[in-house]
Amino acid sequence: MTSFSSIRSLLSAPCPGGEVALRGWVYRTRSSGRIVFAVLRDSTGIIQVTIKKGNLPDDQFEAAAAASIESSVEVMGTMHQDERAPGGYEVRVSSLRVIGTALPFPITEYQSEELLLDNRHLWIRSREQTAVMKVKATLLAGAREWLEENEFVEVTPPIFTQNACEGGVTLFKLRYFDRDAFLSQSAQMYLESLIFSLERVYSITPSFRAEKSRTSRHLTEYWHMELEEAWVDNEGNMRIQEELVSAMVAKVLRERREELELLDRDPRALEAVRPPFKRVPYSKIIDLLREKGFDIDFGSDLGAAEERAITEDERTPVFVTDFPKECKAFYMKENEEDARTYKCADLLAPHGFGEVIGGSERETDLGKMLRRMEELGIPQEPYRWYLDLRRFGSVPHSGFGLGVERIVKWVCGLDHIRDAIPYPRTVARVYP
Ligand code: NSS
Repeated sequence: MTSFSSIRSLLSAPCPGGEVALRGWVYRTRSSGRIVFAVLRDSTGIIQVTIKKGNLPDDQFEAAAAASIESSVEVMGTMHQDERAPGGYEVRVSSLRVIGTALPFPITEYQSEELLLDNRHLWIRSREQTAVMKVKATLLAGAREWLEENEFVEVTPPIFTQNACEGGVTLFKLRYFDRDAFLSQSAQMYLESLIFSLERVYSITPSFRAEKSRTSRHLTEYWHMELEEAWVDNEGNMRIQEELVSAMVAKVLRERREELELLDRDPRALEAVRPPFKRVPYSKIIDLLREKGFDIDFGSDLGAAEERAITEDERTPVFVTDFPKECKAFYMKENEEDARTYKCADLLAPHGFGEVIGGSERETDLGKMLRRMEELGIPQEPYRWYLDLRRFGSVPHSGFGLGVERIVKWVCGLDHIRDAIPYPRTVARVYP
């Protein structure tokens, strides 16, 4: 059986004159009669292959000359140095087999965003998309390593739910047999129930938000990494966030330099990401925004424009703490010093990227929580089980939710969140 080498391994330890076998897809091709120059790609990189009439059986040469972009091929040949080839080496082909021919590829160099989205199943083969997916996988791996080291237990909360964790406005409602249910916006409440046995838990699940607005940072389905920690207050919660995010970024800097370069992302923009991150209370942020000319009052939530203004000159992420209650959800713990605000923090990524995490200490006082729910007109019935958590051995606890695609957007320096996920779901799109 032939053993095939990856393109990365061929280029990282090339042996000139050596026999090699590789397989992949035709990335580029041009022919000048008796010679075909093709560039092949596999999951690890690209390499030039030169196919010269006479060096391989004629039928194989004809097949190579006819092989269109994105056809899959198996190739054997020898390695030769060539300054002009990507990676400095090429393979001179002695045999070639087309495995799957490709129809004319619908994506060429300059295409509208709509056409690329309609052909997402093909566009995800692009080198940029491939690089983003690798960075994303490394961010997740970095998070899991850190979580493991810090004794967090991964749990698997439900997606069908009857709770509106983040309020009713963005819920996806569905028929669940003879009842109504929702797709989960957040695993938080279920994670809160799990700290009573496991103390430190996390989950990575899809979350769903019926976001009607078209923005460059909202998806209707996104991946949500959520942590919940017993015996931890809001300050401790921020310490966990800054360490976790720094560990994720550090792993990308160690392992994904090539991908960052391909994405034109300067790694120096990420090297400063180390704990501790700055903490600025919301009230100070309002002063700062007013100085910058924003017409904003205490009580208004921060939108993309405000977050951009807050972070455009920052080199590291910033926590905005102590939001007024009207901006946030009912489960947060009230501040003792200022009952207008909650013990909470959003983490904003630097250079204008904005919110990547929302978190808080949780209210443990049943009376306070019930009063807050009443003020907001939230029915108790669907939350009976959640309220029970305050009745059976409640402890101080905190947690947060990290938007995986938001982090990917920032770390990769993407303009739009849709490029942080292979199949973006937005108000305008559920196909393919
Ligand atoms: O609404 S959050 O701010 N907070 C929660 O859902 C908490 N219940 C999480 C928790 O404490 N366990 O959302 C958390 C993060 C937010 O900071 C964003 O990074 C991301 O989830 N997020 C989104 N990403 C992409 N698209 C949309 N629509 C979106 N909404 C939130």
